[in-house]
Amino acid sequence: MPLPHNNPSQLKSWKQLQEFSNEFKEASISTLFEADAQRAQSMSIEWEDFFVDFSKHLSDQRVLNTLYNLAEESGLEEAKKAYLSGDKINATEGRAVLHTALRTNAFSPKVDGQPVSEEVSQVKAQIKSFCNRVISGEHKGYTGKSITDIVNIGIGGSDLGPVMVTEALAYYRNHLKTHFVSNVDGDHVTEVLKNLDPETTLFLVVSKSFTTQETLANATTCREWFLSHASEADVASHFAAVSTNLGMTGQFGIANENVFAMADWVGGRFSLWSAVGLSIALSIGYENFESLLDGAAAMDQHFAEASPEKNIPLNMALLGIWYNNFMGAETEAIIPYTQYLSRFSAYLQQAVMESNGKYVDRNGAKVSYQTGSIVWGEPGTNSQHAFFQLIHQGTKLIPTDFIGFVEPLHGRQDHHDKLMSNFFAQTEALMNGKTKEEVTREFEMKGTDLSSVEDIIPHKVFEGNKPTTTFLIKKLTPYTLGSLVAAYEHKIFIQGVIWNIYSYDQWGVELGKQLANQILADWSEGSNGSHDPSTAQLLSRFKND
Ligand code: G6Q
Repeated sequence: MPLPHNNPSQLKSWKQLQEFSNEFKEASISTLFEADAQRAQSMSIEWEDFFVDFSKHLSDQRVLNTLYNLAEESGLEEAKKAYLSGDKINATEGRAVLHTALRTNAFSPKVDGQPVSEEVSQVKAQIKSFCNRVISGEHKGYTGKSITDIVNIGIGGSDLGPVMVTEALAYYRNHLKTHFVSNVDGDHVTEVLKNLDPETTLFLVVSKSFTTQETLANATTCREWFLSHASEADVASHFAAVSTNLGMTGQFGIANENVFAMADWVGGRFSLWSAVGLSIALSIGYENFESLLDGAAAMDQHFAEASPEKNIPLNMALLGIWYNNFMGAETEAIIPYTQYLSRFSAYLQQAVMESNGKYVDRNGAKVSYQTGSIVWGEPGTNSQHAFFQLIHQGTKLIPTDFIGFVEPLHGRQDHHDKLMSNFFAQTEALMNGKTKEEVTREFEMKGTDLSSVEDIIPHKVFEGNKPTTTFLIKKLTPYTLGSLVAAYEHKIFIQGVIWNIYSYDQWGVELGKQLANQILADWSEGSNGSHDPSTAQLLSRFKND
């Protein structure tokens, strides 16, 4: 079943939301709490180890109900079925979008009428056996030593997920050290290779297409480095590949038993659950990797079945649309209160912005409304000492997700209480702000002569009224991380359906690649090619022609 082709701005609920927005641009979140004694409870969702509080928003039940109507009018229910069952909803590439099938068979997904569960199980079994052999030390390098270091060579979707998750789950890591080479900048690979021992290093060349310039250049450099110490026959025990392009992996000299297949229905930016996550499984062990998948599967089920009021991804997506399309927000901040999630927003930047940064709708026409929002963030409390000033007192509306955990992993409760006191204080401060009267009272309490601070007082006033969502999760585990990432993935899907765009292609990244290849081809012929005056001037400075 193809996705529906509705122009959302023509829907009844969209028009209704436009009317509401005039009212809510003037509303105060604190006043909304005064008007509804049950607001905190009724606008929070408790699910498994998650407590998600959506009450500190510039919305009320009428707005939420209209947003639920928007989802319905947009055909979300049919789209959801098409997505989870394996219909080719990535129509511009003619592919299904089945990252959910990597973690659950609950929706019996089929591609071209064929169930995918068997191929998923086969690759999982291969990952499990490989991980067990490498982690236990049974898999030996060319001099008979066990592996100590894993190098993931990949970029974009073949890098960001594994980087984010291995960092996020560092607490669960075993003795294997993981390294990531992504940038084609030769300094990156050089810095990584500098401290490695070829006898104990395993390289994973991760590329869905196995044609990506950066990855092939880095893999070639790593192979040359390895061969400067070992022989061609030793490559088999030190190189593995993850790809859909099995012909190319063979040409690169990777033994067939070391090639992990991935299906074309796994999008790069949604592929950490597939064999692309091999570095994750190696670093935390296969059981923990399974637990990551199980956590995601539980969120998939929740997303598929929970009613609108209790559906976490649905509320995340709809509030995002409310701010982006009706309240004038252009960006969303994501602030995890754990250092382990330091790469989380970088990961989501790709997932969100590559998926929903599109101005052509599913009818092939230019949209007349905003689509994908800009996502950014850094962990708290560091970010409080960096850019929070602008969220508190800047001129832009920035709805912010706060993600915190009840239990610390290392048990340092004193640190955790300090961290979490900031977590709670920030969302409260962002909502309530600080009035002129409060600032004045503070000066009075200190015995300050008010006439001497009259000019300072306006600068110390905070308007407040800044919307936040609070995710309070019991503990950062592979399982809860899986659920959290899956919630954001479904948010992306829902928003794409409503915006009437194709979320799972990425033609926007192609043009730059083509032009870079043309420049390289020109250079190989000793020319700088033909360009606009600015680019021509820059090229001649670089190549001195
Ligand atoms: C992700 C994108 C992109 C892709 C990289 C790497 O959704 O498609 O980031 O993952 O370009 O591609 P390969 O895995 O094919 O090397």
